[in-house]
Amino acid sequence: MIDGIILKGFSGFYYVRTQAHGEVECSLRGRFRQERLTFLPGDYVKISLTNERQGVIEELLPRETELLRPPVANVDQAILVLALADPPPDLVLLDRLLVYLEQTPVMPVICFNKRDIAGDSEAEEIIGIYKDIGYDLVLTSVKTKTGFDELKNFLQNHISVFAGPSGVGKSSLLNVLEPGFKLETGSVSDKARRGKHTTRHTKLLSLYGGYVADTPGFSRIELPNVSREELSFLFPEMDGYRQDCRFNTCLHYKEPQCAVKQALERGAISQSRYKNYLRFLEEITARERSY
Ligand SMILES: Nc1nc2c(ncn2[C@@H]2O[C@H](COP(=O)(O)OP(=O)(O)OP(=O)(O)O)[C@@H](O)[C@H]2O)c(=O)[nH]1
Ligand SMILES: [Mg+2]
Ligand SMILES: [Zn+2]
Repeated sequence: MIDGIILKGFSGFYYVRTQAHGEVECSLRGRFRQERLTFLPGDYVKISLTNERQGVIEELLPRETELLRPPVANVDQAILVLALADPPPDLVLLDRLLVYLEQTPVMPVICFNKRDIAGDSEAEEIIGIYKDIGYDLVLTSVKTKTGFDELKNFLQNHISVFAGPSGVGKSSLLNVLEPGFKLETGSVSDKARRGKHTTRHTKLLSLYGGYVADTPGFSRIELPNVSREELSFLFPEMDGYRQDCRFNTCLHYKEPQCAVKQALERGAISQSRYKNYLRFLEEITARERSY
């Protein structure tokens, strides 16, 4: 059998990259359908060939990582792409994605794109929030071709996924990194300033000794299945304070002598992050009540 990696799935076929035979179009053994196994871009598989270009997936190898949003296997890094303008940056979505990744082994890198059309002070403020927490960050513009050396450094020898809303420039960035990709890009609609969901399928591409997945944009993601008490552990900037709260069950909401809220008042924790923390806390509370 031949080892390969799934690049993409489409209409019941999987396109598998192999060392010796290039890209092979594969179908699934019937038993996989009965077992309801899912196959994702990034999955390592063993295939048999039916001819030079076509084959059958015989075996799915264990996953090192698995993301549900976007659905992709074995990535070690997620490049979270937001536009600084057009569409305006959705920091609730970004914080949701960060919370989601905090409880996986996948490392986040935040990429703020469209620097060329962003106001300087607003951009700096947003970037500052995430830089202070210690998240890896790159600032790019497809228009003026800035930030691409940094982006390249992050991608080299990794398996990464580009994730974020529609219209932020995920495919455009990848086209600058490798013009040969020729990925389709779309405009941002004039009325709603929203992307048009140009990329329709997740696809793994070979780049710099690793892989990178282009994915369809999305604007919603569920919070991970954590309890209210666990939520603050997914906000790394709260790590230095949590142990100083008066109550060890502190949710950093209405409790007295809360070190997290004191840090917020001093400006050591960002208002925008704390607001989203409370928003997620409320969501988890509602979810726990509905059980
Ligand atoms: N001004 C400016 N426009 C950009 C930049 N990057 C991308 N765009 C434009 O933004 C629009 C959307 O870009 P895409 O690359 O299709 O966005 P996407 O994130 O792949 O969107 P989906 O595939 O729908 O998820 C296109 O019109 C791009 O030309 C940038 O840095 N500056
Ligand atoms: Mg796209
Ligand atoms: Zn507290």
